[in-house]
Amino acid sequence: MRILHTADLHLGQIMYHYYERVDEHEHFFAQLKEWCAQYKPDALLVSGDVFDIPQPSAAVKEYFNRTFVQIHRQFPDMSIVITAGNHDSASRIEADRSVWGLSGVTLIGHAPKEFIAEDDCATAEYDRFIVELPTGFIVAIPFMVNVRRAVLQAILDRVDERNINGLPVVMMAHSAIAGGDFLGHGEIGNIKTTSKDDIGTGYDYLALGHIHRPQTIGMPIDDESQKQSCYPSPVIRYSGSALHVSCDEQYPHSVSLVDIDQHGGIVSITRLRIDELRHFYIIPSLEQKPASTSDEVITVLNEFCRSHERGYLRLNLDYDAEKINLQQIVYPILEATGNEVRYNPNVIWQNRPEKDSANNIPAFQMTEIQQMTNPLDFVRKTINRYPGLDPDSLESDFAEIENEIYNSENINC
Ligand SMILES: [Mn+2]
Repeated sequence: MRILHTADLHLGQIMYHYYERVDEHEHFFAQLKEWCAQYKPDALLVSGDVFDIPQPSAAVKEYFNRTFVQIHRQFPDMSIVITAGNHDSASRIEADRSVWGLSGVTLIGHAPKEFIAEDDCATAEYDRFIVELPTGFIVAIPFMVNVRRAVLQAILDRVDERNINGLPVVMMAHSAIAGGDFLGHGEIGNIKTTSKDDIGTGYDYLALGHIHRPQTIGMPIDDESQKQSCYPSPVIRYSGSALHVSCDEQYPHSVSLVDIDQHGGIVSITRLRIDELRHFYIIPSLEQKPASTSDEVITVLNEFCRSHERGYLRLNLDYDAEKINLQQIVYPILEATGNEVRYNPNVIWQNRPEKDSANNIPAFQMTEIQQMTNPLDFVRKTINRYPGLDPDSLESDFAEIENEIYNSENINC
């Protein structure tokens, strides 16, 4: 069985509230199509975060439709399986499921419900997450607020029951698995991790999304000199995102080509390095002296635009430059490039005088908030701003609400 594994497309992302990334996604999909043609995978998997926001614009939806219809038309024998991530609206993805199903593209939005009774109703529910191919099985699990081992194991057991020929089993999930490297995702303490034991057993390859850095859990971070690795089943891997979603993601991104010989056999992973249309730059570089006057800022910007066709720029400035009206200087220079060179307004300030830290509002990176799946993480980090709040009672209130939602979801099947 051969699959092409990608995730975290974040279609419709607008960088710094200003720049659309359609051309960057277009550049990514051109490479993806070439790999589909060259390697002829049995299936293309997208493990969640298809869109950047739950309600993407009509133009972004249209782009998604057009792109995947094209891929399907060009490679009609390749299955396409797409699951919802925490950025996606599960209901909106699910709403399109039946229409996409007509062309053999599987979209899965809603997470599995848990059933106590083992009856036909439960079996039908489990089968909703199983895509059977002539060469193997795909268990397509979208983002789950709470990963529940019992239901995932029941689905994997159902696959086992159907898999009489010992074909490879690939499972998809969208979650932060403990033991991963979360560089670029804010503080590790703010990411709610799931133990790999909670995913269940019975798959040969777990095709993960959510963490943007490509990596195999339990193995050293991808070595760029080594394009291919073989491991005994089971293997757990993040393919990584399609684009650098933030300037913190300076590591190389890739798509994973995965070959599995048989159930319980050998998993071979080939990393297909993605060529990024726009890279992220810091000017002057961190090794150089930060710019401190408007003339210096103008000089480094002009130098960059002369030597680079495009990119995202972040300025490295001395705190002496704080009074400069940067917008007024930067935008006219960059607009002359037709916005091919783009401005990241999160300036790196050097030599900033110390402030009274007790009054400081905790700083959140935008990406950190976007990846937060537990609202309590936000409360914990800001707790000193709400002196009257009792964190323990808040935690139990949250648990109660969560339970109520869970129970109301599981009344009908
Ligand atoms: Mn995600």
